[in-house]
Amino acid sequence: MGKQDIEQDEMKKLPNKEENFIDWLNEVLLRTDVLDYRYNLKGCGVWKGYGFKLRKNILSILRNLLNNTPVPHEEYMFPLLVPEPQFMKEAEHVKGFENEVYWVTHGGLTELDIKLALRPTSETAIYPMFALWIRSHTDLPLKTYQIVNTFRWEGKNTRPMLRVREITTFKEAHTVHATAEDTEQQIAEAVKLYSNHFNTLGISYVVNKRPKWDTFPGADYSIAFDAIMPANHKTLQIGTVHNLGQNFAKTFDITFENLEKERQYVYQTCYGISERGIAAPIALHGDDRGLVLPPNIAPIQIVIVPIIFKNKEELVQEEVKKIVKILRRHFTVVVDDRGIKPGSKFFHWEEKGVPIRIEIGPQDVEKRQITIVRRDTGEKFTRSSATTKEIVQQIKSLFKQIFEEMALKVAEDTKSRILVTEDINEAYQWLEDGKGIAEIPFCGSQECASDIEKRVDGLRFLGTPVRYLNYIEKPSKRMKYGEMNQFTREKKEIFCPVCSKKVNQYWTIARSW
Ligand code: P5A
Repeated sequence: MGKQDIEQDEMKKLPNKEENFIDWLNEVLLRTDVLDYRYNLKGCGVWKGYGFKLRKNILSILRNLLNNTPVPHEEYMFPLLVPEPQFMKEAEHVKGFENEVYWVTHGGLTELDIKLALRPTSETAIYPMFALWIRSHTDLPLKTYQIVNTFRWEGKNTRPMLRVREITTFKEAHTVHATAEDTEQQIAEAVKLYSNHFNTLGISYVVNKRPKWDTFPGADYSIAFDAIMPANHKTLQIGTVHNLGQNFAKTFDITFENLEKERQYVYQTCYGISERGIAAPIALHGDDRGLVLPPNIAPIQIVIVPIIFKNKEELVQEEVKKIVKILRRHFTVVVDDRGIKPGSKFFHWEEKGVPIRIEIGPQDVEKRQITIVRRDTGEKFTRSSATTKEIVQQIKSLFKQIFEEMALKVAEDTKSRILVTEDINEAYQWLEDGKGIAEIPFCGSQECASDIEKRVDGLRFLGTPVRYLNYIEKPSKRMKYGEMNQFTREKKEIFCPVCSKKVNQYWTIARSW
């Protein structure tokens, strides 16, 4: 095979994202060196160098947010193994997870007296320790988080990042408070924090309070973030926030002495995001040519491709050297001076989602300019390279512009996928056709819900809308927390489509991954 054939083979087309999202995702993760899921164990994969950097950039945004709340969250690390009796303590929690737990039964050749669970989530590993540490009201609030791997024996089809058996990037926060009001405030802080996190990734989502029947095992209530995925526009739950009330406190005997010197059970919250939080920006920004990464999380922000002409090599190389030196102080830059055709280089870096490509040829040097190509729009234009300050400033503001435009595009698409209707048949059709999610008037009973869920394959109740976020409006008109809650609805009488009861709330329904 000649060099040209190799290059052509590498330039193979990806599956169409809007037709076959899962194939697109599989292929794009593999080809761009983000993740390799060919490991010989279903639901487990390998983060490769490029993917690991992307993961690290996204984690560092979240770490920063958690570390900088008014009362900071502190990073901890708890054991992976949970002794069976400890795991089995909270009845609701156990019921919720019993089908999903991996058990360690042997240590070497010896059968263990006490089986050990691989944490599917860490409440039961963490809370016995909280019981030892918390004594008085001065120990509260206690705000912790850890970023670890967890294991879930997923029965449904596993999918790279979306449904894995080893969750490698489980970011779980656990907080403890003296009063129910403090807990409510913590829930608000968590929802705001996760909104900020997802906003920083330029993605859009809906937030719903889950129905009672879909609450996290052991929680009083759960709030979930869902993003609308490409192709058939099913939702992906990308994060959850749970109010645990005193349920776990009672099971694990976590108490403190209040101001009146009485022993009292604590109140708790927990919230978490998995690698789905990395899959979502990949899925929402990507296109048929590969990844499209927002500049603030891209492992490589700029690729420079020297355009070499005979007898002008030195001129171009000198200029490239000069520009790279300037840019490296502010950005992550790669120079692609491999001896292959520029077209192959363009293809390669576009597929990897590098936000901008800078081309420098003899003409650019003469005119004291650089040629820039945007990954997200494909636009090509020149900018002055006359002064160092100018180059850096221009690219900084270009990155800002790219981010805002990418975020807005996702927001507009998300918004166009939400149908608000009083006509249930219209909602069924919308979901059936894979057009998106719907909001319908609904009474809230599980009985009526099952009636509706039967009508469309995979239909689920996401719950009641908590807040529509940021980029759904223009970024500059971003809603603040507290201004939350539904778009203003026309004031009309609305009724549950099943029992015909008069209701005052819309509920979100969707098909989901
Ligand atoms: C919150 C953190 C919890 O486990 N305990 C600590 C709480 N919540 S949860 O909703 O069950 O999980 C948190 C998020 O993890 C994602 N998730 C998964 N991602 C990939 N593969 C899986 N098998 C998987 N299971 C759950 C969801 O996005 C969920 O919101």
